[in-house]
Amino acid sequence: MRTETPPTVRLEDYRLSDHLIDRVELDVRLDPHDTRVTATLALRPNPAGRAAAPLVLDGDDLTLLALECDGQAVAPDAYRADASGLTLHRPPQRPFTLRIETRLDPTANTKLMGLYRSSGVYCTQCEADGFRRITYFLDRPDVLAVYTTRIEADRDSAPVLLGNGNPVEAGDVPGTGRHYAVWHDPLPKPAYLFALVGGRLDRVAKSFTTMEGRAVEIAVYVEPGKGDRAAYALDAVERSMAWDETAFGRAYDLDVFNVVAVSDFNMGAMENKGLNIFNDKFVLASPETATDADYAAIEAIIAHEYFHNWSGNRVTCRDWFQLCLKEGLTVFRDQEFSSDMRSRAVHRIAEVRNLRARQFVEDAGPLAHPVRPKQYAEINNFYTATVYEKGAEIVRMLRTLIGEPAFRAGMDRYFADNDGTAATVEDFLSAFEAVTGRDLSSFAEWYERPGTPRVAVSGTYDPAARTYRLAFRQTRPGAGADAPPLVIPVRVGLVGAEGPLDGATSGRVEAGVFVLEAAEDALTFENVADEPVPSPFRGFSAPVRVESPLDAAARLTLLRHDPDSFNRWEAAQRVALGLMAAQARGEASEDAGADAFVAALDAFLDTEALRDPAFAAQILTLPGEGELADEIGTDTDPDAIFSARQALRRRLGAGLRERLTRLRETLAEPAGAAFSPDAASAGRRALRNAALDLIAAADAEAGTALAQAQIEAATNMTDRLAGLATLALLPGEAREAALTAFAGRYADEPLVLDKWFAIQAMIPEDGTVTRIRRLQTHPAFAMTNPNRVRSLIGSFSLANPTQFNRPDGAGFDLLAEAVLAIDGANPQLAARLMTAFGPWRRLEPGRRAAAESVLRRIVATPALSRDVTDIATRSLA
Ligand code: 0A1
Ligand code: ZN
Repeated sequence: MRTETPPTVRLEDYRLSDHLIDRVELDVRLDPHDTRVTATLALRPNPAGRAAAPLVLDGDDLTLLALECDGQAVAPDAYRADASGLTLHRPPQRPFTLRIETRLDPTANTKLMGLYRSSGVYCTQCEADGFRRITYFLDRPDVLAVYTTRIEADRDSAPVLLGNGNPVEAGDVPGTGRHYAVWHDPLPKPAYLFALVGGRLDRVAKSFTTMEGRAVEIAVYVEPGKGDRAAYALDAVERSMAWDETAFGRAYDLDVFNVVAVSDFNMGAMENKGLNIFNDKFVLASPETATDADYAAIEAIIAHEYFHNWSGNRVTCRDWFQLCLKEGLTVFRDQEFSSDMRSRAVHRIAEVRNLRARQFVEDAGPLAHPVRPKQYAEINNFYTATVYEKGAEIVRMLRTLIGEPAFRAGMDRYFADNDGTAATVEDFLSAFEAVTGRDLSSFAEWYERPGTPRVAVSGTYDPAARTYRLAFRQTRPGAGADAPPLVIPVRVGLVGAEGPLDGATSGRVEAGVFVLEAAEDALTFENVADEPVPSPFRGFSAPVRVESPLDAAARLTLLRHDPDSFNRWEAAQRVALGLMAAQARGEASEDAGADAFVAALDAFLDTEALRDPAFAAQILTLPGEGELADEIGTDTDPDAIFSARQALRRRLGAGLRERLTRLRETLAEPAGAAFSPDAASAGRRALRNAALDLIAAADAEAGTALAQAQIEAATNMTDRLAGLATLALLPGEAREAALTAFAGRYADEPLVLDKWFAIQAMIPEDGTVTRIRRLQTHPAFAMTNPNRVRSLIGSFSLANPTQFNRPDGAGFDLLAEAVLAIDGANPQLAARLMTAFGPWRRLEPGRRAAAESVLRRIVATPALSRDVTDIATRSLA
């Protein structure tokens, strides 16, 4: 393991490669411990690079067995090779062929980068820099080559052999018990999109005909015996293919599209060309084992990886600083897909909840960085909420600014102009400049600096003139004093006591959107008969924090009458946040305010609950403790925050008790009804379970009985788990018995036991640290499996604020121990866990000191990985 301080890579230092690779032929002979890889590379000097430059190939943990140039063994003094690279001092000044033989031990590869084994299946992960763990290479995204891969393995243990592109040939290796398959990918790609799989897997498949008339065989490969759990993922691939054709005019380009589920994977999934490799959590689903949230995540991630085929693969990134070019854009595309498949309003709420919980917190803490970072020490630490989710918001804002038709034309232009190349953010924006004739250079500022902008909005009504003036002021905490103002699309309207004020107009609002470009600006609505309530940032039209002096009564008017669903939800959230924050800060109790809130929710449910249960469930789900901490901002006390949230839940549960009870009955599934994961059915379940949660908050006894009955009667995992989650918050015998029964029922289902680990890790009680330590020794738990670790340790540190942030530091210690135990084997996983320390500075002084001392202890640990060192030092900076 490296211990030296890693060099910082800077965007400003980007240089073209001095060499290019046109073709790659790989011969991979798979063996558990002694895999041989022979790479034959067709290289040439880059005419745009430096003349006579040495050839410097990347490597990581490699053993070189042989090296030939144009068929001749390379003399020992002509090159230098070690585990981390291979340099040819004086490569030919013309096209040449290098043949490199390396030896790998896939079984010993615990980093899950490069070629490794997961439950006996050979698989690869090459983004961002894993290909260099397979062979020496120009492992950078702007070197694109055409790959042909021959994979050979033992026929019994690896009957399935998959590669990128199309299958070309397959057969036995006579007399050896081995067989082989040859795959050819005709489209040039960077090394990070390389993949292969070899193993014993079940296959489900269907065919799809593209709009261009190409017949594509879509297949999903899963652990033997689990084929029936792959049907939903297979269906999601098909729907994704069809959607990308209609929504973006993008068709698939190979004869096969393969998805493989593996049980050990550092992230969610990977878009390798024609061979997507997935964390099995995001493929396998059955009513008995997967919740509605799991089904939605599978649909979204299948779509995300498939959409990368154009936004990422056909057009890739010039360098890793441009990561948002493929990730932000592809998240935007998968969000649009999910919105079309489900309820757009409800999905937007989920997107914003996620953005606020993860990206706003990141952007307000020590790990904040621009959507396009300017430097990194370890690129694998930049697969962040900022690059992905804020990156997606930028694309969304662009569409809001230029309108749907111009956006689509710009996307077509972007794909046409950059197909087969490695592009930059500038290339992306220039496609939209070309089709609109607009200058987007000010808009580009969104990519450049960290921090969540704040926009203060205040209105003044002039009854005599019947005008309403709405003033905006933007500020950019964290961005630096020299930061220019941002271009901020504000979707805006006015709402009156009786409903939307559509008669009110302003010349500066076009198609519902006002564009704020200066630090301060104001617009005036004419023809406003009565004092209105402003409704800015409809649909969350920009990723900003809105500061508005509206009182709770005005916000509740929005909840009642705003035609924009997002702002209805937002109004309820703001009222709840206001009530909880006041209580957490120890300010005077707001009984009257809470009563008005309960009354407003009651009225809302009366008219809306059955019309749109999914939306109603969102209205009833209060902002989380993290969001409340974010609202309070400094010197936060997680216990006070927890109590404030509990108090409001209790209040709602008591005040709405009758209605919630009736709703649960009305929405009950008819006995014997078949489970369907569709959005409407999921919405009914969500509302029933939100009601259960509130009833239990107000009345533990009733809650226990209802939850127990629900678990007993459940015909699907959504209801069973919701019952268990409710019980988990109610200490006592019933909880422990239910937990034990659940573990017994799913003893052979690791993905379901992950839910069981997570529920226990999130119990907001003193005993949880001890409980987690006990669970770490459970036979189903393994520090080597990322899903297990994230379920137990990740859920604890990210979703149990009172216990993770215990004043005695025991929560921080638990995380630190896990990080250090994992780091030697899997630094990426360890570094991701570390990010839970991100918000440490906003804690009250006692907890802050405890967190700091643990962080300092981690940094001082010898032989720490580059990944963890990077997160820990930035967290302390
Ligand atoms: N490009 C993938 C994310 C990804 C990144 C790194 C990985 O290494 C373990 C794996 C996946 C995506 O956006 O889905
Ligand atoms: Zn992605």
